Amino acid sequence: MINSMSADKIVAEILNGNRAILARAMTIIESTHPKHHKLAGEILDKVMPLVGKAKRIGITGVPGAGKSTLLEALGMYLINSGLKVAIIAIDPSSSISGGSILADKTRMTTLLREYNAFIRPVPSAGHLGGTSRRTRELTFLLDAAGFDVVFIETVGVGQSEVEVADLVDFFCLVQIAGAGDELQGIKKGIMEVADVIIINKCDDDNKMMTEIAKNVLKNALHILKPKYKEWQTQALTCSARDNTGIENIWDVVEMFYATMEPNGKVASIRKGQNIRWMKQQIEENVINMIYNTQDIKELYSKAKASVESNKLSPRNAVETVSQYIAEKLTYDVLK
Ligand SMILES: Nc1nc2c(ncn2[C@@H]2O[C@H](COP(=O)(O)OP(=O)(O)OP(=O)(O)O)[C@@H](O)[C@H]2O)c(=O)[nH]1
Ligand SMILES: [Mg+2]
Repeated sequence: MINSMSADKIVAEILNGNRAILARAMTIIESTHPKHHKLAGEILDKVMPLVGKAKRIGITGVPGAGKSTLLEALGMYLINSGLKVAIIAIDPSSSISGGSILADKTRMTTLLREYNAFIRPVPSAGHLGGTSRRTRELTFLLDAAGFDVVFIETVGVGQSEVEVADLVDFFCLVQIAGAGDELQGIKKGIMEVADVIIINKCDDDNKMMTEIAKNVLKNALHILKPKYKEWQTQALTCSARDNTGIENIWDVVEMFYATMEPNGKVASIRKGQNIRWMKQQIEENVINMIYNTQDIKELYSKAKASVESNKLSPRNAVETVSQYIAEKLTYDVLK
């Protein structure tokens, strides 16, 4: 049905609060089918001028840290304050099991019942690069649709968090104490991109450990090179289960925006992300185009065979293939 609607009509419906159309427009944008590309592009062009009001917040952490529980608590807190909240839940395992996303969705049971909440599961299909392209565009749509806060939840399994940090204004790392790995994040480069580190499950017997972990982190954060000169990464504790420390987390988020927005820093973060993304996509496309050109493909195979049989040094192979591409490009441009 949506395929027969114009982009104008679709965007008008989204702005009107039509959730069914919003969900379908998101599917069009996520689609890899060429028949959806034109409509997706038109929708995004129309939406872009309306984008910029929503706060974009990333949440990451190891499996079981309590990200979903925290989002439920934080989401309800915001809804009770009169805000509209959207959650994009990226799940790397969903493409394999097909089911864990649903489990996640049902875990946020209270939020699911709220009209002012919108939860969108997104499979990451193994590699985040592919997902983040569409995820960025989904945040644009949700922003234009009038959501005040758009969360992106991602499981912390490797480099993917650093990519997600480039999709959001504010990045939260959720940890748990007691595993002796409070500082693991440093190794993975996550702490450097976090704007706040939240140690969850500060309840029952775990309270003291959590407070100790917070202090360890605070000290470490003072030594790390800050991400922005205007903002010192904070360390907080909370219990998502018991709903404690939640307001405090939001105060820190608001403080971040109050610090960064007046001097145009949030806008410049977003601009930088868009341009980086654009450049990456162009580079990816160009490389694919070049490698898919018949004569270059053939030359590359020959060069590869020669290098494999030691007839040609890898350095000379690089020269030969690059020279050919350079000449071909010059020729094509002049043509
Ligand atoms: N004691 C305690 N348990 C919690 C708290 N928050 C979450 N849990 C429990 O920890 C488990 C994992 O919580 P989730 O919210 O599903 O964790 P997650 O980080 O979203 O997990 P994945 O999506 O699988 O990566 C659940 O059994 C929760 O009930 C908390 O503040 N205190
Ligand atoms: Mg979860």
